[in-house]
Amino acid sequence: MRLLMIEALEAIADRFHPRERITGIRSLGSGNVNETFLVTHGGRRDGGAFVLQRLNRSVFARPDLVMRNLVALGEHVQRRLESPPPELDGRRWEVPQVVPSRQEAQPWVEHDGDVWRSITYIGAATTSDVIRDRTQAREVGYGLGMFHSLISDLPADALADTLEDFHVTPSYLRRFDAVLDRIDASQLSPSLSDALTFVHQRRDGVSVLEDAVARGELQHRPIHGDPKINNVMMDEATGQAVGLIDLDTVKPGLIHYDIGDCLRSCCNPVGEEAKDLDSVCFDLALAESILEGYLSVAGSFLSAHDCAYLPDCIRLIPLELGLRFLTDHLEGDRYFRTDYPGHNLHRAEVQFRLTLSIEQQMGAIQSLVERLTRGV
Ligand code: GN1
Ligand code: MG
Repeated sequence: MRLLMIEALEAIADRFHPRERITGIRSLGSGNVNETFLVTHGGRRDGGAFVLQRLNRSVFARPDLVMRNLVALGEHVQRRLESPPPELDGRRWEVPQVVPSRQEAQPWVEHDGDVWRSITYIGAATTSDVIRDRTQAREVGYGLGMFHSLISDLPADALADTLEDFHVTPSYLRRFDAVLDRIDASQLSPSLSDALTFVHQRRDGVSVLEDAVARGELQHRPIHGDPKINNVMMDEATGQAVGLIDLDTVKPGLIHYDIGDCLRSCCNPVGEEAKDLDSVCFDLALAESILEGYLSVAGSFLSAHDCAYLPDCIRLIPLELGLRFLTDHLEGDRYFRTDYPGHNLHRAEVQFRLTLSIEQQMGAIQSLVERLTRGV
């Protein structure tokens, strides 16, 4: 990190923890939207670490509401954990908590027009970008199930809608169409044309979940919004899931968005940044383990309709993410951070390969879901 940046970061960190006790600041995680750092601080008795994060203001227009949701979630789960659900079975479970600023006791501070906040760090736990094996997959599923279970009694209207239309696939398609209208179709590269064709061939299916909401078959509940593999913390010693991090997108939505997002990120063993498109596939055995882990906790609050739409969300969310990456590529990479020109197009292609692999296994996915949810 550049010296100037370290100095600025130290000044911001000082608003949350006395600068003289800070021992280090380093980048944390691989988020595409916010910027995240780990701040360590010394002291024999009070040594520890916290997460310092700059919220992306062009994505989160109302940081106050994002922070209000985070506080509401933290308080609710702490209350629930006072009499832990039986499925927790003596395990450790943690929720990142907001650390208020020292002087103003505010949940965030402003610095040069940016919004910064500080959150507790879950210690002795790690995340990974790709899944290792079925045991880990089961733990990821368990983690998402526990997260959903602990907030299942938090009324959806207790949370603000901080990202309107997040995971509402037809809205992403409308935006894509609007962007395409402004583009000269004769100038497109073969890979871009293929990607556009991929989307056009799948236009009809994109409203499957929203149609189910309109018919009253699915209901909005509190969700995580971004439960990808590297947002599930695993205990370093036991390998057990101990909590979900990255809580900016906690808001009312469909649990199907979360389940689809979790499976799309975990069941592609080469990960969403895979270089070789031919290596991308949907691993059904990993999906089985994730769903088993999920249902072992969350099965009890799923309705027959919830179960019936699981195969649809497994197919839809990777298609949606591909569409989001592709639209951002066409718009000049304004939303997702990129490392090279064409990065978002390549990310879109990875998600489309994954979608294709899911489509090719749709019969098996449906049978799997039916088998696992029988009796739920
Ligand atoms: C973004 O910033 P990050 O990596 O936590 C995005 C998710 C995508 C993800 C794909 C608010 O999350 O929806 O699934 O990239 N978050 C937002 O890697 O749009
Ligand atoms: Mg995120």
